[in-house]
Amino acid sequence: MENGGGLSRRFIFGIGVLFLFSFLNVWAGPQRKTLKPLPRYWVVLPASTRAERSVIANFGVAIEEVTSTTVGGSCDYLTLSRLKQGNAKILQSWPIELLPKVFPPRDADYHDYGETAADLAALASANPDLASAYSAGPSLNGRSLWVLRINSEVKGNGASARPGVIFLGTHHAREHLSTEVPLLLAKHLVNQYAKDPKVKALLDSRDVYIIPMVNPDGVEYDIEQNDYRMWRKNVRDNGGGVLGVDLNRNYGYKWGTGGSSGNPGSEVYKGPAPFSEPETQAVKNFIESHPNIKMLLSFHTFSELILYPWGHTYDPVPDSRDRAVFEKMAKTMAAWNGYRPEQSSELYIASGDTTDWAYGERRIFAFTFELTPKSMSQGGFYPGAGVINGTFQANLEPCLYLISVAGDPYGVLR
Ligand code: 0X9
Ligand code: ZN
Repeated sequence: MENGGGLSRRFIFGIGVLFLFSFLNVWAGPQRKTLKPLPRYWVVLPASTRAERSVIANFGVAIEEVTSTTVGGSCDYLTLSRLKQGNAKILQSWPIELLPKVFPPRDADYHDYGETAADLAALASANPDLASAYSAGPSLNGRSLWVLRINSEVKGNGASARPGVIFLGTHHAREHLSTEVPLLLAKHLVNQYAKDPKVKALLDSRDVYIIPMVNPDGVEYDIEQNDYRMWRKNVRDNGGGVLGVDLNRNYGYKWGTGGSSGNPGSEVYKGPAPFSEPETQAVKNFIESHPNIKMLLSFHTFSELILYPWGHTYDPVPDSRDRAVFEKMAKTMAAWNGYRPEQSSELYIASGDTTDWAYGERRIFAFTFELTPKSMSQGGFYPGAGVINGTFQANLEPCLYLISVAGDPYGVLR
């Protein structure tokens, strides 16, 4: 008995040590990164006004799909719990891992980071009199934000007196179509220069910058497992195995004033400070060092929309002439691509986005295009390679128009 009792005490002690060891093993600092991240969800909630949508955005949901009565979007585990605690009516919630996904080999026509960089470099080296490719700065993990500059007079980072236009793609990792459209635009402009007199005339008086992939680390993270992660943010390690800052909430104009989150796990995490991320810093520095840039177009997916400032407030931009320019340009472009033109905040309030900063700080006429498709049921972020060419064709005329009006933006009012 004595002996038996001693044995069982030793057994219990042994089990205790084992538990303690495995606990320490899981929670000890360096091991933490190996923890499986908390699940993220696709949620559908009722909302029929911009105010209702903004309440949901303020919870930290990245709204992606808006119908007249609902919104769909992605959120982290904590945001979902808060929605439930706040008695939000959740119509659907699916762990993102369980959503049907298209297997990447079927999407081989999409360009990853290496392919995008190689294509831009090849365009520049085959057309040294017209184009140059260089880095606008490094991403967090040291990948380059490659720029293709199209200018027959100036190469690389040199100053130009010509009116400038900048096209940006893929702030959000999973929005791969938003890499393809600016990449095809770069190819079209360079390859048509000698063939299409309209393109030549346009480019001979403009300075065009194209950065098809602002978030290369996020893009590679989204596709690295031979399946999509449906990743949105960059890959900043926020500690505790929680990754990512939303680059389209990290710009410094009215940063953190609504529609973003201070929770590092949120899909719309604004970061610890405005411009805390190397990717947004690179875009900021690039634009500031090219004061001739008059127009900006930031490609996103999806919903088929043309958006213009403000996004952080329901107020229109205060300068009534500028407002008229935004409205006129958006309407003109909508006639070509069939997208719906509106002020960003009509969708929902979001602060810290590219276009509010570009207009708010730099008075650049800045637009966001939400490309194809219209809805999640049409493929959402992963609509397949079949839409690439048609989406580019639908948006070519709007892009040529933006290059054209850069010479005299107010001229559209005459
Ligand atoms: O939320 C965003 O960052 C953009 N939509 S996305 O689905 N691509 O994430 C839209 C930004 C436009 N700004 C505002 N709605 N304020
Ligand atoms: Zn986006």
